[in-house]
Amino acid sequence: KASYNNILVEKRGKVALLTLNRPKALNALNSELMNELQDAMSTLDTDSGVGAFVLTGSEKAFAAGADIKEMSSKTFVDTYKGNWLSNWGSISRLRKPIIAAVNGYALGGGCEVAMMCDIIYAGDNARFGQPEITIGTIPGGGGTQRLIRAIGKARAMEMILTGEQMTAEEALRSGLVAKVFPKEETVAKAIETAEKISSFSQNHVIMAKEAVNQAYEVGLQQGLLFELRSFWTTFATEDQKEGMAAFIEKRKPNFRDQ
Ligand code: CO8
Repeated sequence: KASYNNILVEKRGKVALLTLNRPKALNALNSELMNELQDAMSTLDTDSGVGAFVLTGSEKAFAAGADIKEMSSKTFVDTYKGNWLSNWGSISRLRKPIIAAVNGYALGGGCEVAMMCDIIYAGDNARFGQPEITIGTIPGGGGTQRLIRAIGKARAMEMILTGEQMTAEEALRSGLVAKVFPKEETVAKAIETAEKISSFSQNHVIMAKEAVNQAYEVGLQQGLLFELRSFWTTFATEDQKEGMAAFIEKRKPNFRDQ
């Protein structure tokens, strides 16, 4: 098992819990941390003993953004020619569901990483924001694209142009997060949901996530066709027969990924 300097990796049953762990910098996302996170997640994504991920930080900060100290002296050529940070998006291409359990600050790249996850649970002290404009740049990890889809153009535009933060309550109302909990409970609730997801047919969980992401990423007609074909495909599996038989026979299904 690899050992990492900036993240903690734990398996809790079928749930992989990843904790960002650079407390001195409020979990600022430097390249070493992001490389470790991607290494751990890509390995666990293909581990059939893992059904879902929970990604979290500390009670004070999920992540306070990309590491400003690491990036402050970069030139345009360093970034453009080096295709800098373009690998971050790989988190959004993992096949298994990821729940972000966000307490405290999720700012800049931290907010963007949370939005790359499939579900966000927030602690009541969570603060979301894209403050890049206030430090002389703009979002680069999907903030201008995913925040609009999550909360609509008017508020997203306002947040991105002013750097203003959003509270957990507002994030809940506007649909950015699925649920809000007292901050001590956020991680446990996320693990509970990840366990529930892990109890279903893994094959069908992956298929459902893929189909939902079609809605997010492509046009309606293409997305509907993708969904219908995936739905039909489930009828080629034993898990579909088992799930429906169990309902009819009033018993618990035993999914075997077959
Ligand atoms: N980078 C580096 N260090 C940081 C960062 C950061 N983003 N955020 C906090 N730190 C460090 C501080 O420098 C400080 O270190 P030190 O003790 O050595 O001085 C330590 O963490 C504690 O921070 P504070 O003392 O500032 O703590 P406060 O509680 O006073 O304030 C805040 C907390 C409000 C979160 C404050 O730290 C802050 O404003 N941080 C910066 C937030 C920010 O601007 N984030 C956006 C960064 S830009 C970005 O994310 C671009 C993403 C591009 C992604 C592209 C992907 C493809």
